[in-house]
Amino acid sequence: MIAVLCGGVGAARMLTGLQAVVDPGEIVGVVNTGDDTELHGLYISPDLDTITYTLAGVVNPATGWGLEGESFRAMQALERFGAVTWFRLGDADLATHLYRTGRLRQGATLSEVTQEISRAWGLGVRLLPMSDDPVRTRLRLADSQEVAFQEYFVKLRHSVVVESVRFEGAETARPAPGVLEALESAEIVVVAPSNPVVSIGPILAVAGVTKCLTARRDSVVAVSPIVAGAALKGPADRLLVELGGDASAPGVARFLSAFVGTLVIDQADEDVAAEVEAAGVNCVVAPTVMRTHEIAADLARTVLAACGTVTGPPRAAPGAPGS
Ligand code: FO1
Repeated sequence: MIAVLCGGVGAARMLTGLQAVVDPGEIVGVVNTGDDTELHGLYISPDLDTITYTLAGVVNPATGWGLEGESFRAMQALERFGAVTWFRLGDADLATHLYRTGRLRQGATLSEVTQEISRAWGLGVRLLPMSDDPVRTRLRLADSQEVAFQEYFVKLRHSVVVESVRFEGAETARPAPGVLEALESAEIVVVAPSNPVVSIGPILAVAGVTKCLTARRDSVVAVSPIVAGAALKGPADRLLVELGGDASAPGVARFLSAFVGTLVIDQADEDVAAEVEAAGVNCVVAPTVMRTHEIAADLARTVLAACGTVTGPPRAAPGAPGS
């Protein structure tokens, strides 16, 4: 069984690659819920939905989130009341939020509802929220106001400087059923190319997760979300810098080195592979920009093969030039 720490779009693509090379029933995604929010009285879980829609093959390919072919009649109707419409909820996407909110109100846990929604979409991969307890990513901005994740990411278009990040509720949040068991018993734990600060960070903040990964560091493999000094999507590069790290593959290695034994970096960063190894993290160089399903599947093969890499000079991954 393979366990994958998941944020949103990058993780969804990583899971798509993995399910192309191993039996989906052998994959467990532990998904960030720090982005979750309540809007219009509805409970919204963006990373769980982004991954579900992507694995079901129905995600909006242009954005990486929401459903393809969406209409926004409800959003237009809400404009009339001056309600929140900066967070774009499509009409079919609303069904997910209506169903989840209704089930939670009946006393179901987020894990139970996630299983129901996964089954309804015919997913083979098992998705677990990191916790059934509320954890909310909150960001203190340079002007010292504190905002919730979606306000930062969507309303402010993450175009503000962040001073600090906290995960409200993490200190008391219990791992959801099956999370620690999956992280302990998996042959390999993959840290998907998600934002290390605000997508992987909340998962690490849940009781027992970091301890479990640190204990099995040699079989934890991460894929760098930073390529040639920049994030492929979203603010991961800026957040790393604003929080005192650096937006580079070695910077990601240093951020994750306590519990990640191997970091897969893109060929564009081949020249800094030695710096990744200097951070005490084995380094594998391979194409990591998952523009196509084939690249995602090849990356999945590389990640699975990287586990237990003996320390030594960075190796080109199978199939990469020079291997
Ligand atoms: N991201 C945006 O940039 N703008 C949106 O209007 C937006 C709406 C939205 C609705 C449902 C959903 O599941 C995700 C949505 N996202 C939107 C993405 C969301 O902000 C995610 O948290 C990010 O993709 C980070 O994982």
